[in-house]
Amino acid sequence: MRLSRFFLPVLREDPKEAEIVSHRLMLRTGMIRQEAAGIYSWLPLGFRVLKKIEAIVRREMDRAGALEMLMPTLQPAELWQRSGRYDDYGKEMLRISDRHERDLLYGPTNEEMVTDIVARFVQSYKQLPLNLYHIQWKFRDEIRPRFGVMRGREFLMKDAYSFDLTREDGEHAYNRMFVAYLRTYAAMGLKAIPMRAETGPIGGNLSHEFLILADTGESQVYFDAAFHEKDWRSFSIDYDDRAAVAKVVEEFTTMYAATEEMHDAARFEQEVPEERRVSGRGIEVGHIFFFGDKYTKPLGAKVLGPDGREVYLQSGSYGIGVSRLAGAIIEASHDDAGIIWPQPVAPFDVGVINLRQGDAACDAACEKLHTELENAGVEVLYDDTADRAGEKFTRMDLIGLPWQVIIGPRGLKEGVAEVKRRADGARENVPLEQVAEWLRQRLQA
Ligand code: 5CA
Repeated sequence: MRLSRFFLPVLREDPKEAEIVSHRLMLRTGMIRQEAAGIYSWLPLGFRVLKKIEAIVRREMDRAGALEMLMPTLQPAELWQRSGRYDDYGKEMLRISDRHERDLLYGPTNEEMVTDIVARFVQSYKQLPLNLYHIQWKFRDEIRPRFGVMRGREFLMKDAYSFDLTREDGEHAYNRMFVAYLRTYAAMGLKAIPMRAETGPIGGNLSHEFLILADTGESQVYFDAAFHEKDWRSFSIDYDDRAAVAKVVEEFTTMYAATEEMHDAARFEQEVPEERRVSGRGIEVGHIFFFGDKYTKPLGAKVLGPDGREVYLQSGSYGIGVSRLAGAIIEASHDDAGIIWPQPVAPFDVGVINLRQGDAACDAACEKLHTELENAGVEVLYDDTADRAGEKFTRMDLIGLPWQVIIGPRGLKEGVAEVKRRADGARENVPLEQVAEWLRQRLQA
């Protein structure tokens, strides 16, 4: 992709409305634009990141046996009247009526709708286990939308819903999602700590939030520093092996970790030696719930069990804040010069900087490399503008692509390009004809 043909409306000045670094950087790099309080357009650079995050979430959900579908953003009020949540949800729910004055709402979540689908089509225990998910926009009329996409009113969520015959099967479904979440965040370069959580308007009695640490997080958290020593890499798992899955969950839930609402100071002091007690701020990037028959009962989702008796299904719901993650990743990974994208979610892998646009040799070398990289399947943004070198450097650091290739007359004389790693600024001269392969190897590693 040539920058001259891309749409990258970078702002020179820090926007005044942005209180936290991720919001500031998302606006400055032209990733998003606010349309109304808590409602954003995702411009091409931001949209590429959103799609990358979504792809990782989708891959891990599919691996864990969940099935993707798509439910609409608008829902009939009648469904919510049946579960009793139409009134409970209060002012956070955006209520709409159509030309026939039928009551609709913009979905804040989908327990009712998915349970109604299952009630209609699942009659036998032989159709279980079932886990259905979608990645869809939600609307919650938050009182204080703030911090950009972190607390929006319209936001993108992945929500999965499990349905099982017995409590035991339901808990295994919950555990599978728990492990899938660990893998999902790890694949984005994040450490998300699972913490026992309150269930709020979703309900149930078993619930965990996944939080990443950041000073600007909205939740106060307390945890055992031993979490820092855990192996967060994407470990392999057989999701059908109940014991193995339960073991991972146990491993990540025995150490103390709690948000403010669930924090027990006495237990914290008793279980965690003083030097290992950590308190700080966290961003909630996911939340999972197990609530048994809370929705299946009012919505009539029941099956015939193996003994011929009718039972209500055991279900849970599992959310990931897809759009919030774009901001959360920036909170966790930036420096004074700008964003530092972890490669799996970066909008492009590599930025090519032509130091002297219009110089025949520089142009030719950049064009050739641009083509080679694209042919090798490397996602590249080639800064082919006539801007000054200094401006190109600043902009490339700001948008934070993992690698930069700098091509100028001096290096060309020696047949080399300078390759810079954004994360630590490490630089190396690489022979021009080897650059594409050199990068391809490092991007695969
Ligand atoms: N039905 C359940 C699970 S599918 C549910 O709605 N859970 S939730 O309310 O906890 O939301 C799931 C995730 O969506 C949260 O962990 C958070 O990461 C994200 N989220 C919630 N509200 C917002 C918001 N206002 N802006 C951005 N992301 C949000």
